Amino acid sequence: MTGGVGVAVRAWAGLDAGAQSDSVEQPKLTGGALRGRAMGETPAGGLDWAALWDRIPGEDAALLAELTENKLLATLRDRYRDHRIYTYVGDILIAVNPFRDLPLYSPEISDIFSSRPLSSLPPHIFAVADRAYNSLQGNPGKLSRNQCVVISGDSGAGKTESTKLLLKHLVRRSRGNLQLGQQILQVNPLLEAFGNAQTVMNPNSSRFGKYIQLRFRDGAVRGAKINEYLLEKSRVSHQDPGEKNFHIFYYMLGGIPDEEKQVYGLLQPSLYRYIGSKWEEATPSHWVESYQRVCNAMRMVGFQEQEELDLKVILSGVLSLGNVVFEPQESGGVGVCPTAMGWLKAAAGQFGVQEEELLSCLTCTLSLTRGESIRRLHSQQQAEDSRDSIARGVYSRLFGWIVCKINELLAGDMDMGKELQEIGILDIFGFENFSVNRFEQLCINLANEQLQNFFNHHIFLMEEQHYKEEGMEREAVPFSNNQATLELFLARPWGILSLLDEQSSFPQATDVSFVEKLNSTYRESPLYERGRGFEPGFAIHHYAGKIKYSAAGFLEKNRDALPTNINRLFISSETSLISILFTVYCFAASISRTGTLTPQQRAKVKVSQEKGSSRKISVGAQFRHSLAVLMEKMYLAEPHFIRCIKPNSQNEPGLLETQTVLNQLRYNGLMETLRIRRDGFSWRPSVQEFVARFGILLLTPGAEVSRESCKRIAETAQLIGWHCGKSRLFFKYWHQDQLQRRLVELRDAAIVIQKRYKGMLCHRRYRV
Ligand code: AD9
Ligand code: MG
Repeated sequence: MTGGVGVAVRAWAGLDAGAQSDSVEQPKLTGGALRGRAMGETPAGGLDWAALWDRIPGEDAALLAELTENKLLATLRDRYRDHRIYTYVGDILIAVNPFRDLPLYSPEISDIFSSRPLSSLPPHIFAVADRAYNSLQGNPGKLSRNQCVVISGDSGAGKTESTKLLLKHLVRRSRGNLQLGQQILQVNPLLEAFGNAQTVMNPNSSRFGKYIQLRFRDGAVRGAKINEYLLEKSRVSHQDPGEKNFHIFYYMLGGIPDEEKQVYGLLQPSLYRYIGSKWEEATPSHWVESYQRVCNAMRMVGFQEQEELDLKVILSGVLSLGNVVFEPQESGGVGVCPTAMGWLKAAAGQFGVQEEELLSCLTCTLSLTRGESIRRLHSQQQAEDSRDSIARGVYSRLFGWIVCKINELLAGDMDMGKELQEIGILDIFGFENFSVNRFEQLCINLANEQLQNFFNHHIFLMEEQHYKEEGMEREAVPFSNNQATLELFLARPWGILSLLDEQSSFPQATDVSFVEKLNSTYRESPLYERGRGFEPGFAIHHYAGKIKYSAAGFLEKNRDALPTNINRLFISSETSLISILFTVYCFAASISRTGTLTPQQRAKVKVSQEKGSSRKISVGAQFRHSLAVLMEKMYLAEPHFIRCIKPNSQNEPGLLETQTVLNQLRYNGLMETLRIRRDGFSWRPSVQEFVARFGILLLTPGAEVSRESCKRIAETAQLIGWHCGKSRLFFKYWHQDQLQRRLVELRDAAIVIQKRYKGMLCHRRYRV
């Protein structure tokens, strides 16, 4: 054990102090996979976890003597075998998913990362959180730049778990309002219950993206806000083989006691089409526990009893609606099958509307032309589509409402006028490549292209640009720029999203005509391929590889139309929550906590809904807009990057598949990152920023903002190998830690002096 950290961790975390091991035989790499005894494994099979805190070479891959792909892979592999899942590439953290619980995240360990210089500790996710927190602290009276932590990686690589760990450390670190801190942590079980589901890649896959903004004042957390992106609502009515519906349905069906189920009108799980074959006869115990956890979280976050009740009734209504099936009528059009009439009645009751009116929304379209009401009967397919779109619409609005509600409750004292500083954490769905990729995968993969672009911009382009501006001669590091792919999606008017919108606005257009349009527009593009054998479809060369998309359903999903009149029907629902959901739900944030609308609010909403219905924004356009807003926020902040790596596709602990990892290292551009981090200067503050944050080290009040002051500050911290440009300073990533350490030393010295001074006063008083 080197240094005191291991001992401290061992004592604080209550780890077994006696389990020091002899060195163990190193397992060999065979057949592309590694499975072996771990570091410090004792003969009895126990593990010496405390040895994880040993400082060993390889913690920062940017400092490796040999800079090759194989060396990086071997370093990650050796560290992973020893449960050292974290490795730095300069200031970027690589986290390899352990697929098992490791004793690395206790409150005591969190405190170690808050109290010691980060450079004296091994790589850890808490260190990233702490660095963001420290960077947020400007000098007294000075606001520093907002921070953002960008977590990326494949589906199942560990982004959401990493997000929770970052939040946990930040909440503990900031020691603000305790209740608010707890509420922030309780938000995750809620969001995951409603927004996560089992997929073939990850049993707890996030089916939405989120950006969590933690807001601070004077170092204490004062509030939080969640922005959600693109919930995959199609899952409510359709799941591919090996996949499930959103967790909350299983939690409810498994967790609500039979006698209570009557309250919500819930029947046997296997009866529901939206769940059906996905139901396991023996209810897993974790569903029961998870249900309890969700209920607790709702109370902890502050949901009202009535809201909770309404919410469960509405979810039950979604399930009932799914069972409404149709058959053609002799008189023309379709009607509900006689056996399904009970389900229609149940759904109408659960949604608080009249059965006949719900039936009419499902089986016909009413339109108003020149004051005349025209009724068009649906085909069976149209009736089924209407049913599923209502179910999806209800569920996605419910999710949006939960997020609004959470935001209302976590707003804290943010409205007090004083400016707040912010750390944002981005946990967006990972890159996806299923056997059938649909509209949802296209949006998810576009978001990942955008993130990769953001990463490239910060790591490569900005570095190059700053050298040029400041007159420093350096060779540019080549990297794989995905700007052209991003343009293929986003360019106006010829990008994929624009063409999709154009086609969606033609009533006669179909998925096939959309693909034909793509084929003709991108005939020459090396990034696009016509679909061969999976028509209507096409393939895109993403930064992470080629993905084939099936275009079936693209237009319908992009239009996202609800049956006409359903808004009107649901706004007048007797179930107040349904009424709120179909009122613009964002408006719900300003609605009183009773969850009801005043007559004025209702009138205002009705007008805005009627106006809005004629110019509905497509899903693609909404997504493009929210991505743009997110990027704007992130470009203004100082970024910290975490790259999550999935070590194997079976989600197994202790197994690292060489090729799987290598692919991720390649398309994440980690080799290029390694090179630029080793040779470059990743921290490039302006002279003003630098003096504002570290001027205090000169021990003279109001240090002059000049390059001279910067040089003197750097001298006090004994920085070597930095450069002074015209207006900017160029530092190695570790210099920031060195300066931070000097600040801590200074603060500690000041505390000692204060204590001594107080002691002298007492002493003098005593003598008097
Ligand atoms: V997706 O794009 O939402 O499908 P994520 O978010 O990248 O994906 P997630 O965080 O859900 O993946 O991690 C997948 C699983 O890996 C978790 O359910 C855990 O079982 C496991 N995991 C991830 N990180 C850790 C960790 N630090 N410690 C232990 C972990 N287990
Ligand atoms: Mg996730």
